[in-house]
Amino acid sequence: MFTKAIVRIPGSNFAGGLTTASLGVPQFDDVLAQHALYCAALKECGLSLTTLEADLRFPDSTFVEDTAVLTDRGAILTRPGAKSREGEVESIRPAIAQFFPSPLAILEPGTLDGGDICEASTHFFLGISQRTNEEGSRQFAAHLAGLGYTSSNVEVREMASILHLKSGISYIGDNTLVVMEEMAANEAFHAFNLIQVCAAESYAANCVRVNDRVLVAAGYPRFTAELIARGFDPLVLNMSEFQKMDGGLSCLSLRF
Ligand code: CIR
Repeated sequence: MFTKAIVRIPGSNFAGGLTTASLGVPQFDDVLAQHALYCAALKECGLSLTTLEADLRFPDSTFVEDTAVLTDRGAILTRPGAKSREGEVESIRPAIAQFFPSPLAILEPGTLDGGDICEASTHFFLGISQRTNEEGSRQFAAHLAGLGYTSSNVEVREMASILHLKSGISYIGDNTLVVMEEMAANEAFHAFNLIQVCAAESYAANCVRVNDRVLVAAGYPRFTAELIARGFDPLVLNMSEFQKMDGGLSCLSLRF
């Protein structure tokens, strides 16, 4: 069960962040409205929120997930792989320190984005991506081992359609992994019940289990129906403006 989450209000320069998508420019009013509904959804799932002010030094800083990984046994601050995002960790450190006074850290030359870390019970999948390098993953795996968790790497650098590992897989509890089509054959996931997301709906592979609900992006009816058929309870949110900046549901909060 999660009881808390940290979120950050998007800045007015949100559209100046990094993106590879060609879905148009996010409309700031819609960004704020979608973010407000996202926060309301987390509250509906029973979480109490720490809501940080926008930080205009970092246009991507509403994607707080990339700055830290918060586990039941301790926190690990990351070292984001994009230069423009490095300073986001110092920016969020005080908020994390309120709950995790002595977080572990990833150090140079390691880089690691939280979006590449998929916690699946006591095992963690670590994506090696354009943002997370092998050294970052090695340091992270050592921290996890010290906390009593296991981990394994998943190579995603060749998968041009995804930024992070969690753009393509999500663990939603009950031994179930949601996977985009390209990931489904990966041996690493064979011990799990897989829900395969069809190519046309691959953005929906980034979803988030929060207590009794699963947050799901709006506009993906096959996947949403499949979740219901398997006994999950989806909570559907419009993510259009965040998708324009390569962001998904998991990126917008740190849940613990
Ligand atoms: C970036 O490129 O870093 C941001 N525009 C999007 C980050 C999305 N984060 C995530 O998937 N965890």
